[in-house]
Amino acid sequence: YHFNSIIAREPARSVVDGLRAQYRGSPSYAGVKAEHDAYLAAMRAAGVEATVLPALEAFPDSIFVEDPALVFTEGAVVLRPGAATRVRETEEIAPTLRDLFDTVLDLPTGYADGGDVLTTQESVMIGLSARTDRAGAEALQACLDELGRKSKIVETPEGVLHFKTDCSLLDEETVLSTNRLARSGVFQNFRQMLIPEGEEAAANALRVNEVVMVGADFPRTIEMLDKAGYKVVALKTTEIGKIDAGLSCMSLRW
Ligand code: CIR
Repeated sequence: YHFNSIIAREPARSVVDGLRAQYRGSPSYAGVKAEHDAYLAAMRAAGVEATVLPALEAFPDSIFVEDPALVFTEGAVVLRPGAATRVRETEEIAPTLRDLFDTVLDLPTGYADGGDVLTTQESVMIGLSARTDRAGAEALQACLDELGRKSKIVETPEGVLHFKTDCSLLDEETVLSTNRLARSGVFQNFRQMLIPEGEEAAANALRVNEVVMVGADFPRTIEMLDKAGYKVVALKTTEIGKIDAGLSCMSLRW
């Protein structure tokens, strides 16, 4: 969770048509843009340098740069997103990765979204989901081997978009997780902080250097983290939440 740099992408006006599992009203472009601006400001305040790419009208979900790629200080992997409308976002982000990283690998087969990948100190966890299949997860493991990273394949709870929709890393020993994900036992080697009932969408928080960014709509989670001694930065995610997104989705971090 120590990062010097991020890549982000400006939202397109087409973001109002972003993918969602359930209709909860469309986000407004102005609302998403405001949430994105505040996110970039919080990132810079947390000490990272941001490369912000231009909006892509042809790709409503392209603001969520976390999904088409995966980055580490030692290199990047161009993934194969599991949603048909997002597959070609990879072609848009690959040139930037090739500029910024010496090593850029391409996932050769299968499907994998970056939202399904949780990087911890000891290993990279790859969650199987409707977007990440076993072929993609295994191909990703081979890429990670090449980068010198240990990895393991885990399950995402039924009906949850991405593995990281339901968890985030708070520090090297601690994860923030929903009950439904923690119950599967994936985090038995970690100290676990469980999301208060009804605030499940708060699980996609984001530790960046000294701060933990958390959705502003989740007061009980904020209070829990605050009491545990974390430096919480509350950020509005109401609009991006309507298209199933949270805080990690809007950046690639290394
Ligand atoms: C999608 O369904 O792909 C977008 N509407 C939301 C992507 C969220 N990304 C993430 O959790 N990494």
